[in-house]
Amino acid sequence: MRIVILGAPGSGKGTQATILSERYNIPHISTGDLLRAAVKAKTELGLKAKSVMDAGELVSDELVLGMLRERLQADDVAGGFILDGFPRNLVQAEALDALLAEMEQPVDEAVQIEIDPEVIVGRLAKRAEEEGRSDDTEETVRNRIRVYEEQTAPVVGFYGDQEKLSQVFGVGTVEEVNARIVGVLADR
Ligand code: B4P
Repeated sequence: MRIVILGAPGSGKGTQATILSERYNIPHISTGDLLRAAVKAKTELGLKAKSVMDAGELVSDELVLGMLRERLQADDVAGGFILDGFPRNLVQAEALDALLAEMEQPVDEAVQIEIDPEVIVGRLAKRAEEEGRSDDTEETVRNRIRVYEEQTAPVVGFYGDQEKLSQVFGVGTVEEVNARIVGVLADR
């Protein structure tokens, strides 16, 4: 199964992708996690990405695509994958389609987690207290929401046009949201 999880920052993408990865026994590929690891390791990519991430903007398509292309070549993706945080704009969505067509492994389903921006600000303020992520300040979170609305929301239509889109309501417990996602995947 090849799944893309879409949703605003703080919608629960990472949380749900982790649970789905265990359930379906396929790797969880988060471009945010890959970028944070590069920042931590101070690689060339990480050094370029840090200030962009801290401002809540998107890292360049070229860098993120190169990173993802490499990750998708690993042996563990042969049985499928869950992509979290990618694609983030239409250029990335089209590039992903082309890459997966080459691999003869097209996306099966895109699941969008829908949530109100004010719920997001509250959730990420809580995460800022607990984990101290440098892009969870209120100002950066509001910018990340704006970037999502301008650049990532059109990706929802991209998968809608391909009849591969499901939408689930993202408010409720983690388990409730997970049950909704498992339900829509079972119906496909
Ligand atoms: P990401 O790591 O993707 O960050 P995110 O959008 O905030 O999602 P995340 O997965 O962390 O949060 P989640 O919704 O699971 O990206 C970070 C940055 O990296 C971007 O701003 C950008 O700069 C860069 N980047 C990443 N991918 C890129 C790309 N493709 N192109 C360019 N740049 C890219 O959860 C948030 C919180 O909500 C958690 O604390 C969780 O505990 C809580 N939560 C989850 N579900 C809940 C529920 N049901 N109820 C209550 N709380 C819940």
